[in-house]
Amino acid sequence: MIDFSNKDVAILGMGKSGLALAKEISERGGNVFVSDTRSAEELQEAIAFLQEIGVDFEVGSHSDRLLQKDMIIISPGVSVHHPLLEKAREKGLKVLGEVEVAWQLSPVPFIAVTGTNGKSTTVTLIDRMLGNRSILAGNIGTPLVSEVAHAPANGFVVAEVSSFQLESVEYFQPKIAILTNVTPDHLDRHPNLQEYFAAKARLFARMDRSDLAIFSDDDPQAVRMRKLLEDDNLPSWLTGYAKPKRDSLPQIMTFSVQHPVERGAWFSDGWLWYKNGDKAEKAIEWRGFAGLPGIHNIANALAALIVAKYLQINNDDIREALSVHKPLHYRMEEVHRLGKVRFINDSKATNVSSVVSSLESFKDEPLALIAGGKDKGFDFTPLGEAIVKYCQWLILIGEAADRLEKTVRDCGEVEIIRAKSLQEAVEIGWSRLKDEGGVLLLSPACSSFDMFKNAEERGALFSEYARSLGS
Ligand code: UMA
Ligand code: ADP
Repeated sequence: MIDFSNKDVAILGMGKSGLALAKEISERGGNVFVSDTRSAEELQEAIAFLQEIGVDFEVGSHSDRLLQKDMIIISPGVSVHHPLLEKAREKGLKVLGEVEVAWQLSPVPFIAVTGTNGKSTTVTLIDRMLGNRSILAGNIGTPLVSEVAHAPANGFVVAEVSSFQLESVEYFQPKIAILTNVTPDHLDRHPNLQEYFAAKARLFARMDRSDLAIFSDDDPQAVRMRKLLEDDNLPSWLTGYAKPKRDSLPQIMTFSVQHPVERGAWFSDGWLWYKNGDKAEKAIEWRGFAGLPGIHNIANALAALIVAKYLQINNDDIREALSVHKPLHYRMEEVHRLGKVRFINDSKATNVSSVVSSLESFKDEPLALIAGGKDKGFDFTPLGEAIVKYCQWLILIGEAADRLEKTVRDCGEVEIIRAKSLQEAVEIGWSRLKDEGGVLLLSPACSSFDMFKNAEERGALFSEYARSLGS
């Protein structure tokens, strides 16, 4: 466990993670110094918090003062490639991330989930299946470092971990880890897809025979990751971090919505099956759980089911968790119904593959899609193909509108309409759907920062505009 007493610790970032780290480490006797590139005006609340807990800070830039400390701990939003961190590592300073610190401080093991899509849904299902044996935190919204101390004795921390967070782990060794899928995303942060993949690979780098690694058997990149792990050849290590050593590989299970697997879980004949040994068990009947629409949610349920069965949770508790699950905010969430029109809020779908899976869920209904936003540089072709196949109308907003329109037109025929604002987009969608009925879906395939503070604000406004059309 890291000992912070009397250590000079620099923390980068004054968001949720930086503030949680500052509190936790100063309470453990560290001399904390926090640094953020934003201005004092933008950071008023954070500054007030740091002053209240008596922690020193700087704002406006990351200065060389950081290089005088004993170690540097970074928030997920800070890239390990930041020039100051390159310098720090050259000087021999330790640079660690929030997840590494939380894991080292945790009295109980981690169940960690990563992947481009499905992380939040999967961790929520696992946490619910484990009942009072777990706490839930991480990328889903609460820094792990402030939560691990509250985990029940003999229980688990269920952690959603992003590629941003995995870049800066060193000894992190979850007891159980899941990779849902890897498709292009976050190329505004990672230099290329290889590095994005390598960041995800770090989840498995230290696991050994006492641990369980779980992979989708349907997603090609998850299959690739599993094979690299089986060959003990993960491309997971970054310069400046200790090379992992292990004398054994973790146990491996897989899941598939398409075919039975050797060890793990699959979907067949309307049932979720589980197999860990010679005999397959028909575990849970898939009754179209209302909060888990679409094939992709069967995949998420299968991943969670493996964890629960492995930890000997009974089928009644697993079924109950699936039954009570409600779509998380802004993820395929039905936020309004007016006449025969349903308004679905999928503001959190910020990459191509998540939107494709959402569109597939509505293949039998008239569908108007609102998409666009800040361009993350994706190849939109798979999205264009799905739009032409499933949508009657495409309503475009934001900076990426031109590029999206061009790609979709190259893919085939669909009516494309431009909107100047999200409110106008909602009104256009309603005008097209109101007579015959159907689905108005916000599923942008882009980030929100060109027009909104974040995806949550975009989602909240979509719901507000939908409801303002009447009830
Ligand atoms: N900052 C610097 N220097 C830098 C970069 C950022 O000082 O080089 C500062 C910013 O000015 C800002 C602060 O860092 O003041 C923000 O830190 P942060 O971006 O790490 O944000 P937190 O509030 O700590 O939230 C983070 C995660 N944010 C990101 O990964 C961007 C949250 O995930 C997570 O819920 C939270 O920790 C708790 O674990 C959000 C997210 O968008 C939801 N994640 C991405 C996603 O899901 O796609 C990965
Ligand atoms: P994450 O936490 O990884 O962003 P979520 O569970 O919050 O994932 O889902 C975000 C969006 O991604 C959903 O609204 C849905 O459109 C899509 N999605 C969810 N699970 C999957 C999956 N297993 N495969 C592909 N897309 C998915």
